[in-house]
Amino acid sequence: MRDAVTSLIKNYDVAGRYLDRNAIDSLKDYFESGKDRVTVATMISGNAAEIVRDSGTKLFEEVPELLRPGGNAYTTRRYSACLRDMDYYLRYASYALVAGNMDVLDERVLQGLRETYNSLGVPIGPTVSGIQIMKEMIKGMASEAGVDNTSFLDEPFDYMTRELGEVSV
Ligand SMILES: CCC1=C(C)/C(=C/C2=NC(=C\c3[nH]c(/C=C4\NC(=O)[C@H](C)[C@H]4CC)c(C)c3CCC(=O)O)/C(CCC(=O)O)=C2C)NC1=O
Repeated sequence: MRDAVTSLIKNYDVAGRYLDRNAIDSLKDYFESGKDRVTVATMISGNAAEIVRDSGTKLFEEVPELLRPGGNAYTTRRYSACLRDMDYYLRYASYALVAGNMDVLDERVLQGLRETYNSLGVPIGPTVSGIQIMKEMIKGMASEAGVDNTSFLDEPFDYMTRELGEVSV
């Protein structure tokens, strides 16, 4: 598992080079956004249950078929599995935000996920919508909490969306 600093050092070490202008610029970006990353991670931790519940409600309003007989989230067991998955995406996104690196998502979340979803018939489209709903909700909360530039928040959610979206189900 890597973060913004260790991955940069690894790349420069492989090339046997001192940190140059580009490296310093990217380190500066990371450290300058550090306080906001921690603020947002704290905000997510403190509101995770609510974020998952409200995003789930919104998703099921948008795609009500999921909860009907034949839908993948039909039955209490599958409904709970769906919200649990949303919670996984949120928790790992908060780690990736702090790390400033998406490595943790590859290692812990995305590996083998498509195959699992395909074999269980979990639809990718609505999963992606659920991830994007959480992203928008968190961006709103972050601006309200005084985080001026919330663009760094897109990264983990869009990364998971892209990686999942490679499959057509
Ligand atoms: C930490 C990394 C991690 C992830 C990401 C993960 C996902 C994951 N989701 C699963 C199931 C599932 N995932 C969903 C999710 C949904 N169904 C829908 O209609 C919605 C679109 C969506 C919610 C947004 C459902 C319903 C199941 C159960 C499917 C079934 O058993 O038939 C399963 C199969 C095993 C199980 O049921 O626990 C895995 C492994 N597990 C992990 O350890």
